[in-house]
Amino acid sequence: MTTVRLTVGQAVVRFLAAQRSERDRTRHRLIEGCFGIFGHGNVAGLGQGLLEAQLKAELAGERDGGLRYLQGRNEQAMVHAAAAFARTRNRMSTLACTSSIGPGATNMVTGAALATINRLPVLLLPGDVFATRVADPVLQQLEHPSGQDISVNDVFRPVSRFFDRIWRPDQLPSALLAAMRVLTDPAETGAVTLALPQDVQAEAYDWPAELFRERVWHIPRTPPDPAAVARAAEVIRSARRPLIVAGGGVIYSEATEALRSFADTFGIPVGQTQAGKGTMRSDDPLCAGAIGATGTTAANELAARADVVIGIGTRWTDFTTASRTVFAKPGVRFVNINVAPSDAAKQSGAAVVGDARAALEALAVALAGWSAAPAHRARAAELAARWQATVEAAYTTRHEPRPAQAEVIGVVNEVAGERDVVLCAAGSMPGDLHKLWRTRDPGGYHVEYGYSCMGYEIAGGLGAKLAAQDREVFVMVGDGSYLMMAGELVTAVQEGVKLIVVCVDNHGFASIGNLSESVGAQRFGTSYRFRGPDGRLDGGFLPVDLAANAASLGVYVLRARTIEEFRRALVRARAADRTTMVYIETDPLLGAPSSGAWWDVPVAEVAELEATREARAAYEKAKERQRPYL
Ligand SMILES: Cc1ncc(C[n+]2csc(CCOP(=O)(O)OP(=O)(O)O)c2C)c(N)n1
Ligand SMILES: [Mg+2]
Repeated sequence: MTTVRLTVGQAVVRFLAAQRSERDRTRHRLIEGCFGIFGHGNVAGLGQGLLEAQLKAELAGERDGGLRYLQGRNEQAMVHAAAAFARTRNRMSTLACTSSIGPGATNMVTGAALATINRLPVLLLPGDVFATRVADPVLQQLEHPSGQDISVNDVFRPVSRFFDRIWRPDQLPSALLAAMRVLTDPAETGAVTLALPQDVQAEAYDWPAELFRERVWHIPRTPPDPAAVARAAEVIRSARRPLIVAGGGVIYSEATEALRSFADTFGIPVGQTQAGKGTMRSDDPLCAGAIGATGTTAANELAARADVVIGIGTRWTDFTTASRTVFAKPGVRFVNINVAPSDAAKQSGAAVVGDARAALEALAVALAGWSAAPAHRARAAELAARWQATVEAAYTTRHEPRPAQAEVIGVVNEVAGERDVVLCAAGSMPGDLHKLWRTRDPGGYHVEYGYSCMGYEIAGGLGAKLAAQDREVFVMVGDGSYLMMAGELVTAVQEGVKLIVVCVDNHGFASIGNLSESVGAQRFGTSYRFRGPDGRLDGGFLPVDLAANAASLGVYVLRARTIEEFRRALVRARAADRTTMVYIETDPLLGAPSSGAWWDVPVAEVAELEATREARAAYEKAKERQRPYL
């Protein structure tokens, strides 16, 4: 057997560079690069391995050989960038992330949870404590009294779809192969973590040369069981007011055309989850837009009366179901198309386990000759048109002195091109975008709402842009999210990766302020103010200048006060050739138009304030509308 003598760090890099993914006969590089921040836990292992690969590629004259190294500012942000990269590439490619041990490693845990919840493949390579234990406890080692094989990296286990720790080099080949399998399994994918003890990373081993051959991981279009399709078709044929709920699975499967044709053939309107918002153009008469807690009146009215709901590639989160109130018809039945059996089984639905595109095609055959009544289609088109008029009104409120966030969204939508991307994650913006953004392209709407993680925005924007350099990426970031994690602006500047950052400053957590008010908690602790004379945080606004902050990081900054100034600045930002922030202050008290949907956030049962007691009474009343969908 031919062997190659390399360290563990070098072997990991060499292996990753040789992995490919394939679907529909198109091949991609599975791991396109590696983000890293070095410390004693990875500098001599993976760090040296990345350098070694780069030197070898340079000698061989290959620009794209080895594994491209990207320097991060914060390990959590690296993982967000990798997740956004994978999402943009419909999970066919991703990035690896290497960290040192201890805090560098645990900084990645939030990113891991985000990737796993959103079913986005990311490969995490945290350094770990010495396998030999000769020098224990090493810097940043947590000593656990009951187990010497426990390290902080064990916290990755519940947030990873696969976890292994490489105590000996011999374990590496099987761990790497298992890791690639999970990354490329559409139902299982998420964060995959290989913890690499720092001494093992630098250790040499004679690897079988076969380990480093090019390997292709075939991503299947799993066909559904014909009997399951027949059962689902029977349910759908019984429907008088069917509704489709399209989720992210439709986009990852590249099933948007199959969805459009299915909806059109059978006359079924489509509501969209956050991850599924790009599944249909908003100007399609069958597109009812956002559904659920942040839904449109169109989708939510259709949902309220639907007798059969066909979920495609959705996890049915509480935002989608409005905490199990939006599907209100007694006896409503569900059909669930999903690659993950656990999601296909939800809401006691007729489960169709399989790839979204393959399942829609099979279901279309089984439904041949049937369609919903023309009046249902006409009613859906009427509701959709009415909502579009609501959107137009929200885009043009002309509020003064500070514009409404909806107006800002309207201008971004107008200035963005057909294939440009709007990206966001937390605050009041995701709900407003869900309701108001006019979608045009499946990849054009990137709102991370599985984990809704403040701080994802700029890091995620970087990952999305790295994955799709031919699109402009509009990062919509609130002041709270900006303050949580803006450091990757430096990486964007360093890499010459252009982002358009729209910083919407409303001096605090407006979304939680509104939520706080709705639970009778008086916006407590949600605006950015000095401590006032009574000791509360209700004094003057903090003198924070986020535009100056961005400029100090090397970003080109344009400040806008009015909505007209904002439009002009945004046009300039789109034309610019480098990362640009357009900064605007908005009024925190102006929400997007409501669809009357509810969201279950429990209200205190005991309270001093009358407002809280009233909110509790309203909460208990609202809960009566919750249904179990059994
Ligand atoms: C990491 C993280 N911490 C806390 C939250 C809870 N949370 C959701 S939105 C929000 C406020 C966001 O503020 P900002 O970015 O300014 O947006 P705004 O609400 O003002 O629109 C908070 C604290 C979260 N989603 N993520
Ligand atoms: Mg804010």
